[in-house]
Amino acid sequence: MQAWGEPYGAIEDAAVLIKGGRIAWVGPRRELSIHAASQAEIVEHLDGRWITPGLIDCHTHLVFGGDRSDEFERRLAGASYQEIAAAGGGIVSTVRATRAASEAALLASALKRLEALKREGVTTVEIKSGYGLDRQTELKMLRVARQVGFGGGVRVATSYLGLHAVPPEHRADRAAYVDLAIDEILPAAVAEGLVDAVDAYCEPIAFSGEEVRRLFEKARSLGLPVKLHADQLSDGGGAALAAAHHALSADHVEHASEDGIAAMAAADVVAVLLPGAFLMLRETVLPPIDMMRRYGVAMAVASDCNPGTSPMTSLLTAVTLACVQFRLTPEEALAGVTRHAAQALGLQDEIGVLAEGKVADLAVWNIERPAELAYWLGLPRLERTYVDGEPTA
Ligand code: DI6
Ligand code: FE
Repeated sequence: MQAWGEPYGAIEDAAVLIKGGRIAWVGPRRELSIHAASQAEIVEHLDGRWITPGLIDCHTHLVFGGDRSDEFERRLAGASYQEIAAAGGGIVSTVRATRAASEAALLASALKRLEALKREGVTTVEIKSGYGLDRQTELKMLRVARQVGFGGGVRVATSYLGLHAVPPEHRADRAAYVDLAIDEILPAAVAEGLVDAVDAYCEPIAFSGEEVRRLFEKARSLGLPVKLHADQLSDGGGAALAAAHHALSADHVEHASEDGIAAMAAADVVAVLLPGAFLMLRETVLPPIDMMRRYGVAMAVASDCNPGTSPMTSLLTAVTLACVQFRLTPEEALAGVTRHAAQALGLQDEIGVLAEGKVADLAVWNIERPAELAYWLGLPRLERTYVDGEPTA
């Protein structure tokens, strides 16, 4: 983004050439060769609107059954997220609803949430499993995620999140579930081509570092990249664990230690900030933003759209919250939903920046200044998107 030396990497009065779904040239319009301009088959004038890379939501749980508005009411009445989970609610209640839902119903509800994301310029979305926790339902979720990619007009990256919670039928024998999730469900999902990366929820209410380590070793043996829900509610050494396994990202990281942040920097692990969950859980411990700046950790921003802790279908709201709650600059937050989000998905060679050779996923905005993408709460700003160089609406 700094390629042009201006804030936001901005180019005034720019032109973009697209060929075969990729960016063939981008730069100041006055430098566009007359030859290239005259060869264009289609010319579109955007009348001074801003173009950014299509936005990337690099951490979502978009596919799930039911909702948890009842738990929201209970939390507002004083119950904590951890208490609700311990009493058999939380993730497990979404597991019940997701197991009961048909593939068609899961797809329909995911597409509705996707529509909201797309209306704000999202062209790539990561989608996790983790509300099935048995072979059949984990695979069902991942198939639905793939279908969202085929029919939803966006690029989809899937993550297998089998270690999200211990399912009720294994409560007496969690080791058996960990074995099942690692040795049976993951390979079955991989065999169907359903898995782009492997994720886990590392937290005292979820899975230990040792359990996650076993999963990550299996992922590596299958040639898959890993990522981690790390140090969200407590410092469990998640950031360092992610770094030790060269994870694409460590997500949340509110409670990460300095050692963890240093390890992330050394291993080039992206920190994915999830201010929606921070807001909805009324957390008070901020992620160590200044420390990450000092160590040079790349920061992404995502919606974490999920029915429990972040029922949010607005990536631009996450951008605003990242600025207001976490004190990112609007420029950092926008890098967080473009180039750093691409890196968090291992897709930095393909998407996330406007540069020659990249896929032509673009968003066109009705704004005067880039900071408006972080500033307005809810105002529709998108003119249209392009995916693979084709206008989507
Ligand atoms: N992402 C998750 O997977 C968990 N927290 C988070 O930010 C739990 C989601 C849930 O409660 O359903
Ligand atoms: Fe999450």
